[in-house]
Amino acid sequence: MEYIKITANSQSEALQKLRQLYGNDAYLFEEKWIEPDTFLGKLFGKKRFQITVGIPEKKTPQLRPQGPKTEPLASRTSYTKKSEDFRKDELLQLLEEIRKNRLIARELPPREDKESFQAPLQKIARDIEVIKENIASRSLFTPTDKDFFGLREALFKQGFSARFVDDILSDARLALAPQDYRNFRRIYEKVKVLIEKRIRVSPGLGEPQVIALIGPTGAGKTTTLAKIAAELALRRKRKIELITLDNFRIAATEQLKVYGNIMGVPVRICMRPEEFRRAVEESTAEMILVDNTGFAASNDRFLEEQKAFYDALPSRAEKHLVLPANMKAEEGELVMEKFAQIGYDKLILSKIDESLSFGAFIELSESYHRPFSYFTTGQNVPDDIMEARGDFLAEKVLERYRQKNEGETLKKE
Ligand SMILES: Nc1nc2c(ncn2[C@@H]2O[C@H](COP(=O)(O)OP(=O)(O)O)[C@@H](O)[C@H]2O)c(=O)[nH]1
Ligand SMILES: [Mg+2]
Repeated sequence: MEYIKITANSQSEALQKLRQLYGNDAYLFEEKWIEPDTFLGKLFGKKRFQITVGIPEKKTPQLRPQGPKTEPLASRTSYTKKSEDFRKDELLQLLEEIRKNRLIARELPPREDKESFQAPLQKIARDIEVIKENIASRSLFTPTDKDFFGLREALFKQGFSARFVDDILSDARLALAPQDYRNFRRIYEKVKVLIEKRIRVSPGLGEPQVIALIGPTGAGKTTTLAKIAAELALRRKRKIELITLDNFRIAATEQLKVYGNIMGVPVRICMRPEEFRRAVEESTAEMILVDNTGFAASNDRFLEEQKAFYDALPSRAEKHLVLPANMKAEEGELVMEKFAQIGYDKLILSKIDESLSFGAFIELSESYHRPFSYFTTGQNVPDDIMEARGDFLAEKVLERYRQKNEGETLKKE
């Protein structure tokens, strides 16, 4: 008995080859899938089917026109068809195929070219992986209320514009890893930083000798001025002086005088620009803090006269516009526009303790390019004031959102 192996792409193909070469005289010993042996096969990872057959002596390949003498294969393989007469044209066809395959094999790149052949394929495979990842991360998250624990709604309640809210949401989406999209703590921390970045601050006072607080009546100018004066005079031991501008002879200057007396700081009242200029020139104080008795922002004459006071000064005064945080957004914007006639450098956001929403002021500060210098947080002089800090206001913005979701998370646990 002679043993030979026949390899083909499938079991049926291998058996067909066997039948064509040896008719039904062969005994099947073994059949199995094997690793590819050709270069092309390896490249595409295609397995081959191999059968080992025993051929009785003198039955080596030959064209056998006669029918089978034995039928050993029928019982062990799917090759159960009744044997058919060998057909010469089939064999010729097979030989022709083998010949063609040899030609193809000869035309293949030589072995050392394998690398250059595989490198682009590997690159394509890597590109597909990247594309798949991108698609996956995009479809995982579209910023809906549900995904960010109601962040969109919370920001709208803060008085932010749709554009601001969209900016924050898409920045948050980029800043967060997809697995954090449902992690409230991570969202809160990231969003807080994103909002903080949008809050313009220039804490405290600048260098000029004359610092003035301007703004509508009731905004908190006098109270805030007293708080700042206390910090400078009592804590920092600076030599300061207070001036109130009272061009309309309202004489509502008692309040500041009382504070001045308590702190041992001189208080002057100026009724005309000229008087103000002289007071500043004659002053020996390191710093002069200026308050004014005033009118509503809609009073244009008042604004013009205020401007005249500052125009009379030989050097520039630094002006802080006091905006109460409990003011409506449109009113806040009107105040900012009106007081632009006088001009101001920074914003003091007062009465933060009396407001629940801060979005409009953050955006106004940003779009008018006027940073916050101070925040005031209550009526107590001198304690309820702080130099402006982005993280503080960002926390104020997100305070209720945080509390609500922390509560929800606790309930779930
Ligand atoms: N709740 C609260 N009230 C404040 C704050 N700042 C000032 N006020 C109050 O607002 C009112 C008007 O303040 P005032 O300083 O007289 O405002 P002005 O007219 O701008 O000088 C007073 O009753 C102050 O006590 C603050 O930060 N929080
Ligand atoms: Mg006042």
